Amino acid sequence: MDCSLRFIGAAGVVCVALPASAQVYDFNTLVHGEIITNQFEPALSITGTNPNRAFDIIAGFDTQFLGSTADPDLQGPPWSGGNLAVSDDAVAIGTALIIAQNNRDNNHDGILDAPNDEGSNPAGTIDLRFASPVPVFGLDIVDIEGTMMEGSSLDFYINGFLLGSVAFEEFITMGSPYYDPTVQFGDHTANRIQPIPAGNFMAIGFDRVVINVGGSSAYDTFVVPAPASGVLAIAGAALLRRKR
Ligand SMILES: [Ca+2]
Ligand SMILES: [Ca+2]
Ligand SMILES: [Ca+2]
Ligand SMILES: [Ca+2]
Repeated sequence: MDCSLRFIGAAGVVCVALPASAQVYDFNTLVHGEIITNQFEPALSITGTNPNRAFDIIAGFDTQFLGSTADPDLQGPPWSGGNLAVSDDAVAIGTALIIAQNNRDNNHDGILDAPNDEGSNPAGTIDLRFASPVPVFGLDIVDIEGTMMEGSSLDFYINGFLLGSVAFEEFITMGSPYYDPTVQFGDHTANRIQPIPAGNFMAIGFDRVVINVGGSSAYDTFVVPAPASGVLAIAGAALLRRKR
């Protein structure tokens, strides 16, 4: 591994290679129901777990599918709320990721015949592994509400070490460092979560992010831009200060 930077965390001295260029994963190349295998590898590997079923399937769900689907709550715009719902300027996000509730694929083409998101609580996990550590991670969250939202969180890792977790509840809790007054969770909502910097965990990047999915919902628009040199300089200066 190219050791672009080292930092000292609870895991000891950690060496990370930095991504060469910006990347946003919008999953709009997936068709409605397409089962995730290796479509985004090697840069991003996506797996998942569904403790409610005998299978673990992550699939695309086209939020702009023209026609009826197994879950209209995942279809928009228009959305019923959230910061992507703003009436005159609603954001269309196309295909998003779900933990699949059924594995029906009668014609064996790798595309679920009636994709639906897992409705049990908790629904499982969506596990993202980045070949090169990413300095920030942002995402869109569709249709999560109540206790399902309360049971949801993001886990951030580097080199197998759990740096920390952020509960979805923190996005709507005043006083939390992740509070965003524009976020409104609820049925048939869509929200864009501002990128969370690895620097918040005194790390220079994440190589794994696990979405702990409390209940039926969908995920999209993973924002993982390369750091600006200024950001690196600040991180480096902070590291030097700590070392002294
Ligand atoms: Ca999308
Ligand atoms: Ca099929
Ligand atoms: Ca559903
Ligand atoms: Ca719903």
